Parts: sequence; structure tokens; C-alpha cells
Amino acid sequence: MKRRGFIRNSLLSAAALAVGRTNSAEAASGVLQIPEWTKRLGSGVGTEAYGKPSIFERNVIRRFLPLIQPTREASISFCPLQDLHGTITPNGLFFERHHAGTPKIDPDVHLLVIHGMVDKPLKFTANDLMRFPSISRIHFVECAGNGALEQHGASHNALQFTHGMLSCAQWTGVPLRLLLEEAGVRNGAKWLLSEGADAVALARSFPLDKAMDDAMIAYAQNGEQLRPEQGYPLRLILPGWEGVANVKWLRRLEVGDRPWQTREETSTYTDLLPSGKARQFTFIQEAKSVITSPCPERPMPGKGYFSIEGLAWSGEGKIKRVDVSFDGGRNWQQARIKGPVLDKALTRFQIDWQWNGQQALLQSRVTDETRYVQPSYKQLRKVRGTDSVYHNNAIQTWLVHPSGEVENVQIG
Ligand SMILES: Nc1nc2c(c(=O)[nH]1)N[C@H]1C(S)=C(S)[C@@H](COP(=O)(O)O)O[C@H]1N2
Ligand SMILES: [Mo]
Repeated sequence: MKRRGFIRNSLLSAAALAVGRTNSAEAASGVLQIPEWTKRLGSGVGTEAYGKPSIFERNVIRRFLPLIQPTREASISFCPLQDLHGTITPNGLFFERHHAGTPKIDPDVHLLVIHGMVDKPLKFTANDLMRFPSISRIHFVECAGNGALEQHGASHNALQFTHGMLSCAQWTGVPLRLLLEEAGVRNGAKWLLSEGADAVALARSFPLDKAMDDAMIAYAQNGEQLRPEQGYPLRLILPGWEGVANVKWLRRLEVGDRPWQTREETSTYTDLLPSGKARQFTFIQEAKSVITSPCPERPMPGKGYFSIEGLAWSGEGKIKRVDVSFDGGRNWQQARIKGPVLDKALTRFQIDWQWNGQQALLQSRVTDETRYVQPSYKQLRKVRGTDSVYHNNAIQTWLVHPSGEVENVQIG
């Protein structure tokens, strides 16, 4: 009831004039002018062989950090989460993380080989894999380094840079379990090595259990073949696991009985703890959430009713609830979940806000189906110390100024 009241007072009178009666030209006169584009024919159909967004959306783009400009060897581009709706990332805006550039791979030449502790080594082209029964699943990919720059205090005043190494797509491919059953995994096998065909031959070890659970070899992303940046023609998807485990341009899966201790699981992607020991094989991206509107790039448009929106996700499974605080974590209110709620996928939440124009500290906190609760920075640092780079899933605070501007801050 309360919410309907806000909307009626602040929005409906204007909306009724602009929308409700536009079928009557008379009622609309004075509001609706006849613009140029109504006076002449539009351009024909098919003028764009591959469609692009409206030119008015030309600022909705991936961005690079000023301090980490792309080189031919390595690059990180960030997804414009502040401009997106729903939970699927358009393919052209999916964040990118490359350790050796984007290889241009001929799908008819590229092979995926499965070998090691198997009865029958196998090789496939992408076309071979398309003969198998496929599955399509919506999953996020988040770099373990998402939020790394925030580990020592608020550093970037932009959602795109604090959280943009995160995207979500519907992946289509073949369950890895099917291929391993075909190859026949030998007794004693416990681990797999996945290797990419890029110039670093990026390689990572992962347990056989994950391979037999929900791992997939993807060849498509949101209905079209994978983009080159996302691993065309074949990519490993380990749902809910740190980005680097999702090896792109996949060319080799070796079955073995122990991890390989590659560079990307020893000198990088390990978390140094206060004890001086490092956590290793921290695969799961634990539950995390963030308010995407308002945010630094999307300031408050003024006092009055505003529907706060955000994203929540968990590498452990489905999210269960999201709470929002307006006062820096002292009081919490449960947000509405905007379904569908999918396993290891981005999920949206909303909460009504009647902003009185005063300073506020907005936070969101997700709880997942395992009852894990997203930690505050204080809680995270208590466990991890201050030398960790990866796996920052702490609660984000946005300071809303009376001017409507929104600032990235860390409190407590
Ligand atoms: N072969 C290969 N696979 C790779 C990488 C790479 O550089 N080479 N980068 C990894 C890292 S660190 C991340 S975060 C994800 C990024 O996936 P995306 O570029 O599709 O967003 O891919 C992973 N897979
Ligand atoms: Mo990553």
C-alpha cells in the first residue's frame, strides 16, 4: 500500500499525461510534438547485417583501468554493470581477461584432446562435440581478482571498476561427464588438467568430482558461437568457480591422480594469509552482492521514490535472500528477489526507497542457500588479513550525498 502511495504521488500524474492518453492526438497535443523521425520513412530493414545498439547507447562499453592499460600480452576489460538490465551480459560487453591476447583460432583445425588416465584417449573438433546431446545453462563468470584493487581501501569511484570483472551468460555445450564416460576414467584418477591454446597455454588443475558434477565444454554463449574473447571455439565452464578455472580456447584435458601445480595455481591465484601460509585451490567464488543503481555512475536523480536495484550471486549455488541497509549496516531490510533464481547465476534484487535527500550509506548483503552470509570488510580482513589479492566478496558501501552523487567508501 505504502509503495503504491509513493508512485501515485510522485510519478503517476506525469505518466498519465505522457502515456495513458496518447491514443488521442488531441489530449497529447502540447506534449507530443511530431518529430523528424515520424515525418519520413526510416531506413530499410537489413541495413545492418549484424545488428548494433542504438547510437545513443554508445557509452555503454567495456572499459580499461587508466593504470592497467591493455598490452598485447595481458589485458583486463571491465563490464559496464551500471548500464545493464536483467542478468544476461550481452556478448559484446562480457568482461575480458587475457594472459596472452586473443588467439584467432580456425575451428576446423582446433582440437580438444582428452588423455592421461583414461582407457581411450579422445579428440574432438567443435563440430564433433555438436553431435553430442547439449545442455544450456546460465552461469556467471567472475575473475578471482574482481575487487582486488579495493582490498586496501576504496580505490575507484566506479561500479564498473569495483565489480566489473563479472558477467553472466547462457552457455551451451556438452557435459564434461559425458566425454569422460566415453573415454573411461581409470581407477585412482582424481584430478584433471585443463590447458588453453593461447600463447601462454594457460593451464589449471581441478578435481575429478567437479568434472563429473556440472562442468561443461561450451561452444556457444547467449545463442551464438563463443566470441573469440570468450574462448572460441571451445571453453571449459566450471560453474561458480573463479574465472581463471574457466579455461578458454580449450585444447587439452589430461586426467591424473594429483594436481599439476601450474603457475596459475601457485605463484598466482593463491591467497596469502596472516600466518604466512597461502590458501591454494580456492576455487569457489563465495556469495557476493552489490547495488547497481544507484552507484557512482548512476547518481540519485532527486528526492522521492526510487527503486534500488542490484545483483547477487554465489558460486555455491542459488542465492536465498538479500538484505539492504540505508545506514551503513546498522539496520537491514529484506529486498525483493527478481527471479528466476538460478544456480550459480546472477540474480537481481530490488527495494523501495523514499529518499529524503539526506546522506545515506547503502549496502547489500546476500545469504546463499548454504546459509553463508556475505562478510563485511572487517569480517573478511579478520580472516584473510591484508595481504590477500583475490576473492574479495566483502559488502560494498555507497555513500549517497545530499547532492545525489554516490561515492565508493569503506566503513567499519
Ligand atoms: N586460455 C586462457 N583461459 C583463460 C584466461 C587466459 O588468459 N587464457 N584467462 C582466465 C581468467 S584469469 C579469467 S578471469 C577468465 C575470463 O573470462 P572472460 O575473458 O571470458 O571474461 O578466463 C580465464 N581463462
Ligand atoms: Mo581471472
